[in-house]
Amino acid sequence: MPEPMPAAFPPAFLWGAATSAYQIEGAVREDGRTPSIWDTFSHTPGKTAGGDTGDTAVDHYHRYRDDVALMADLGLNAYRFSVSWSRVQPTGRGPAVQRGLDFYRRLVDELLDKGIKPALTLYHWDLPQELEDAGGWPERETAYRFAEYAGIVGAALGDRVEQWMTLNEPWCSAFLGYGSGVHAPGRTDHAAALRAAHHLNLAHGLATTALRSVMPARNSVAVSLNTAVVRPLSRRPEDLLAARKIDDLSGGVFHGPILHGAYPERLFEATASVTDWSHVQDGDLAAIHQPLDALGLNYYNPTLVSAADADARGPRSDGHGESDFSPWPAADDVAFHQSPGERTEMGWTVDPTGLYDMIMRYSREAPGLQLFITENGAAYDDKPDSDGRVHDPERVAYLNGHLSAVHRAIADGADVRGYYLWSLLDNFEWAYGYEKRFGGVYVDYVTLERTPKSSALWYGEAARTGTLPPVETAGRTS
Ligand code: IFM
Repeated sequence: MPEPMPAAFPPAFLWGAATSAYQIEGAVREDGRTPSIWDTFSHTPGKTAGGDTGDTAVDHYHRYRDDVALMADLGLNAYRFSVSWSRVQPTGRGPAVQRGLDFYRRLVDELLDKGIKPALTLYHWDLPQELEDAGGWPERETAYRFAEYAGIVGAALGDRVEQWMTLNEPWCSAFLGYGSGVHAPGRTDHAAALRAAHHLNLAHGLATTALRSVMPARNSVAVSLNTAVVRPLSRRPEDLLAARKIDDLSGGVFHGPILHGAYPERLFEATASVTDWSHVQDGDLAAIHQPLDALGLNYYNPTLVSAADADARGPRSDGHGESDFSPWPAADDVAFHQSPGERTEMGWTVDPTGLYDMIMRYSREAPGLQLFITENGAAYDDKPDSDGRVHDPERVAYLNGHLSAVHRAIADGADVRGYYLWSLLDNFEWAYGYEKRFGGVYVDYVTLERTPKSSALWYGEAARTGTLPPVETAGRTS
């Protein structure tokens, strides 16, 4: 029997890696940067594993040239990074700090010089602390401040960055930041979380308009969502209802207004005990519902739910960190279950069919928009061998499975234009500190030396050839 032909991706497919500012940059007090909510949170005792902070992170601020060279050596043709708001606008309002913008200009020029397409995210969770002190995302004013910041960055970099994302995973900002409190700023108030969600939506819409007013029309504007891929435990009507509620609270609450100009009616009913939604003002939905060019999808694992028995209600783990408070407003009647199957170091089940389902769902939900997988990846307990190499066959298998799912979705008609591995480098994994390694590239946290893991070499070969290499050869190439 002849070997099956390896699956070929479209020739223009973007093979990228993703990072975010606070997770990799370090240099938190340099060039005029001021604290963000993550500086404050990580410096608060008990909030992160081992008291870890992003003070140094992986020192990308000083090593960005080496990191870009690493990507070029691997053969990647795209890189998604985020801008630190408080590096550009230290108080979250007013004029920009040129030195902050210059860093991103140098980074982008280095990428372009190496033939790597930059993709810029404006907000990956690091709100300037001064804006949180003024009320943070539950306050409407924060959305206006974000639009101003977007206009500044768009004017500075719009001539050289074509791919723009306003927000990364607003669900985490709203519900982990203000609901369960496992993320900065660590508040536990469901009404505030729902207000935050609306103001993040408004921020997205106003920022999209601001970007369009200062950037060349060829540039693409998107948002990256991490809608849960919800699976009901059974076909019982009450389990289907539970699944729908979590879908609304993770997806509809964002893609409803952003893609369709309306919140799902069911969401208002389901959360009526928490908020009356009077924070939604006339004109907001039109401001949020801006035409987009693309949609970013972040996927790691599916979410399995059922109706909760009345006697089993209360806080429980849904894979989003340890807290006595649930991130999910008005969802005491929903029980979360561990999906069956192999798990990563985060305890997240490996299930590439979830990525396929997510892509196909948004192909229907957002017809005409280009889709990008803006994050996908896995944490494993990677360690260098005695020869100094880092072999991570589980991550190779994870990537192979998920990229195969992307390929299948494209074959089935989905317009997926690119994939960004989360993450380029091991980095600060928020409340988990440096305990969880998501990188394709291993970082020695003492020397900060970078070593591509076998998964990065495998992924680089995929990028260079446009096909998925056999998994059993992973790591033998270098
Ligand atoms: O590290 C995070 C990233 O910042 C946002 N999406 C999920 C990743 C893994 O938890």
